[in-house]
Amino acid sequence: MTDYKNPNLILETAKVEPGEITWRSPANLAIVKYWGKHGVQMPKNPSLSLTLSSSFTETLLEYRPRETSESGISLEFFFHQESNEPFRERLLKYLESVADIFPFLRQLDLTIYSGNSFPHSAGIASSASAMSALALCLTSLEHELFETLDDDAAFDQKASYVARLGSGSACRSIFPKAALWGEMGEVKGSSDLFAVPMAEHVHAVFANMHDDILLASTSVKHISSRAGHGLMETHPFAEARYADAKRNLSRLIPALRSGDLEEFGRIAENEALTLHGLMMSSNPSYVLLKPNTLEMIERLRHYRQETKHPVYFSLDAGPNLHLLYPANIIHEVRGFIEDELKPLCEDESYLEDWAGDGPVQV
Ligand code: 2P0
Repeated sequence: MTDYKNPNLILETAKVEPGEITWRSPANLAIVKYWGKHGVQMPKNPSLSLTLSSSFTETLLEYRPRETSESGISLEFFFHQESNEPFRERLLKYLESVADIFPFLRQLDLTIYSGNSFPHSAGIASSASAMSALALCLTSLEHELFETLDDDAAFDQKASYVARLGSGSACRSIFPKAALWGEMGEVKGSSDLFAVPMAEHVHAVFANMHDDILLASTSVKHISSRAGHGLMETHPFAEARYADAKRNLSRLIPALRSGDLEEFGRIAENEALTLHGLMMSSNPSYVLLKPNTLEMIERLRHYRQETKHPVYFSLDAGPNLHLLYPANIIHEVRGFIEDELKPLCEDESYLEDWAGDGPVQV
């Protein structure tokens, strides 16, 4: 397998016109979770996500031939129109790490303008949308400058590979509806290095699934996902967890294909609670759930028992509850949210999201 390093991608800077590229890329919600990694951003177990729609990052990359001959990458960065030094430093480190893949980056002055449609660092996979949007800009830039990536599948695979190096979960955001990241015997072409599209293997009931995100809290998390992944290295349940994730995925894939909502829901809820159980049983231990998250879970399970409606929950690495349900019961579920869950949300707010069509170049 290629590592995409390509020393030939060098510009004749005198011939380069300044330009700009913009991508809008969505967050994703893992149904089977990635939690634990090794090597350079390689997952300890395969994961599968739904690609979201209204939660996205939009990133504009401006480039012009570099005026000075300093080494290193030249980057200015603006988040929601304001310069942001911590984010700039993180992105600079990332761009340095992919400079063997895109050596022309050192020959340009780069300015990145980025913004999210949702609160960042609140466990709504902001790194997935942000790093996938940036990876798509870089991959597009290569194609614009060198015309190397005419084939759409090759373009997506490279963008997914590059996104993974920025944030593991980001590699799944490249594809519409659903994506699988991590090698799995049952799925041909699956890989630890990039995600693969799963839309063709997903029943219509999931391809149009709703994912309303109930904001139990939008405070910035006190522990990053990066640190959480790190704690899996010494976690006493780690090996059992990786085996369990593989079993869940082997059951999820046929359920997605056949439209089995009940099996989907059982797996989604088990994975969500397992993820948070792993955090709580890490050393040191931490808890991202809030009392209102648990109250919402109780109310949801009660509602499901009473109505028999197929509405299930998942959680990302944060306190906000993702409510997953098919489009045909939206009126009933929105009524339940308004009456019973919204009052438990911070500022009574929730985000309406759903399985989406993947990134778009703007
Ligand atoms: C996932 N999460 O599968 C899991 C489950 C959150 C909950 O991967 O260190 O930002 O950048 O690779 O992808 C969030 O962690 O971690 C995450 P890095 P990432 O979506």
